[in-house]
Amino acid sequence: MSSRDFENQSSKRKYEENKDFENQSLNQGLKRKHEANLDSNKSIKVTKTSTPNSRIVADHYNKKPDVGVEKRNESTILFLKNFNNWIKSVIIGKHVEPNSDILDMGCGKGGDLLKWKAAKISTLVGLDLSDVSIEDAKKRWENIRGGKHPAGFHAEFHVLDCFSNPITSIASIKNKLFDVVSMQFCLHYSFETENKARMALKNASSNLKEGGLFIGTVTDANWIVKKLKTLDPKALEFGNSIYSIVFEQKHEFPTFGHKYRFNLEDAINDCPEYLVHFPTFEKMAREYGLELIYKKRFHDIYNESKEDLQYRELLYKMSVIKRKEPIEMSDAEWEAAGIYIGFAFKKVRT
Ligand code: GTG
Repeated sequence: MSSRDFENQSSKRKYEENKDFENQSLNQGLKRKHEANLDSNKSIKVTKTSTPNSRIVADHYNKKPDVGVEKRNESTILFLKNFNNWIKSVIIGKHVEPNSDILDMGCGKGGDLLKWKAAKISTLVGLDLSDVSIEDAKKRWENIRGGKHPAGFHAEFHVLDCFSNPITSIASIKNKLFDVVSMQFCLHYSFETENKARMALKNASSNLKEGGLFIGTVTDANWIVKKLKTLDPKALEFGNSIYSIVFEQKHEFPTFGHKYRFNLEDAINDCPEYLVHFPTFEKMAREYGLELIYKKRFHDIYNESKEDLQYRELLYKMSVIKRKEPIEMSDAEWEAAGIYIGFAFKKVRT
């Protein structure tokens, strides 16, 4: 697919056209109930909020083997993976200053380590609910640290479900404030319950310096719901040759706990996720002193940044496109890339 095709596709899929879910949101009854809940929960005492689904998610990632770089290059969705990693590099590049202290909530196997290195950060604390992923991240970190070109920053990793436990339970970072909190491809798990979503935000905000940034990537519920609504009245599943999204019901759209199962070839195998109603997320974030400063669909981030010299060069370096050849991402991969958005919040008050 050529860059021109990308542009054409993108303009067809203008983000503004996808406002339905965000604007119509909940029906009036649900909306009133939801707002009452938000009010009554302002003083909620956030305690352990782990759910059986946290275990399912942890088990899913515990079972996912770290295949290594060579085997990863054989992936059927390699271009999509590279594209998504490039998008994360752009988001990091636009928001992270050199010498920053980073808290990565949901660091997985350390897939962003090289991006943090490129961003010339000072410290990284990586947290994840999957103990196997944390062990893999530690191994990757050891390789990078001991490599020919040492990482140049300090890193430590801990097992913690940041959506169910306060970060203060990790002694070494109890009173540490960070310049940036990062949550990549994981916030959607927190929208299982309001308590979990609040715990995610409380942890992000209470560990950020004033003026610091909370950045991330998450599924675009607006796009997902729009797609769901184009199906036959009884149909609950859509996707293409590389991904599928399967709902249990679509007659009600609760703000929290609206579950679907996500499959992505060679990456995610039937894992439960939850729609993130972004206006609710934004409203709740404000309660924790976080103001939205950036929100864009992956397609739009691509179209906006691909001509920027440094990011264009990175497109080649990260093998998203090959020099002198058209981009090699398939239509199916491009559609799957459209499931996500990138965001950034600024901490404006404590
Ligand atoms: P993935 O984690 O398999 O991506 P990779 O890029 O292969 O990661 N996606 C992911 N998540 C978590 C979700 C989710 O929760 N919900 C939804 N809806 N979608 C999700 O994920 C693949 C795709 O799945 C994503 O793009 C999303 O679309 C979706 P990784 O293997 O960690 O590679 C990242 C970087 O690390 C690359 O630069 C690699 O070269 C590098 N790397 C890989 N292996 C190694 C290694 O052994 N050592 C070192 N040092 N670096 C390595």
